[in-house]
Amino acid sequence: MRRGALIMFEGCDRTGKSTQSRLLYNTLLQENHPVKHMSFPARESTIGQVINSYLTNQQELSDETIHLLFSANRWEYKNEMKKLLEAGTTFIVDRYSYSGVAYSVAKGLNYDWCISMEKGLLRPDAVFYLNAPIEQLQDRGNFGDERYEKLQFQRKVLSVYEEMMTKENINWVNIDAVGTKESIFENIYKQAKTIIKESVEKPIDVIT
Ligand code: T5A
Repeated sequence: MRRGALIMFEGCDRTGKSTQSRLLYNTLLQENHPVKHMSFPARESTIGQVINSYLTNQQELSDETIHLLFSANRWEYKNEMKKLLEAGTTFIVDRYSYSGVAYSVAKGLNYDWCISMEKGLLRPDAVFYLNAPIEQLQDRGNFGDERYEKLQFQRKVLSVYEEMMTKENINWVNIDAVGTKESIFENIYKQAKTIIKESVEKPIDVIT
């Protein structure tokens, strides 16, 4: 059985992760590729509902508590994701462990403590990191609605992502997220096809 690929999208708020991950998912689906789309936080689970009430400012939690809940939300889905990957399904995932680290470290939590919760979760075959100047993102739809969508904070998040790219030895694919949705997707699609082809030969690994 050829396994599926695990492809993630990361980046600051409003960089177009949902748009691009959905485009990739829909295109692969049309090509009859076995594929599933997931977004983290997965707001439909019980833990996800607590996260949602925090993000929409309906509930206050300490920075450590919300960090652990974001991580627990990924652990909830690990076994199911692994089983489907082994059975040949490719996963297109909108945010994962690297969002967990970027946002919590930007708030002042310790980097090593934050990443330690992620060890043992599935290791991505590639992370498309969508990169754009923060100032340009605030003009995009609904910026400012949720807790973290503040200019100063997003700048900190961006700098933690840059730090992670030097520290975390994974397949980061830097994507210029300025331009039309179509031109950005053209670049992502070409690279995703290669990643999917190459992943089938590799064992499913975990974050160490
Ligand atoms: N978080 C998340 C943590 O703190 N820890 C964690 O462990 C995790 C997993 C919610 C928050 O939670 C934090 C990070 C977040 O602050 P979310 O549900 O992914 O995470 O947040 P959303 O609000 O759903 O998504 P984002 O704000 O990150 O936006 P996207 O997905 O990057 O952007 P998208 O595609 O929705 O597009 C935004 C707008 O821009 C337009 C779109 O049409 C849309 O209006 N747009 C473009 N406009 C111009 N040019 C382009 N190329 C465009 N592409 C999209």
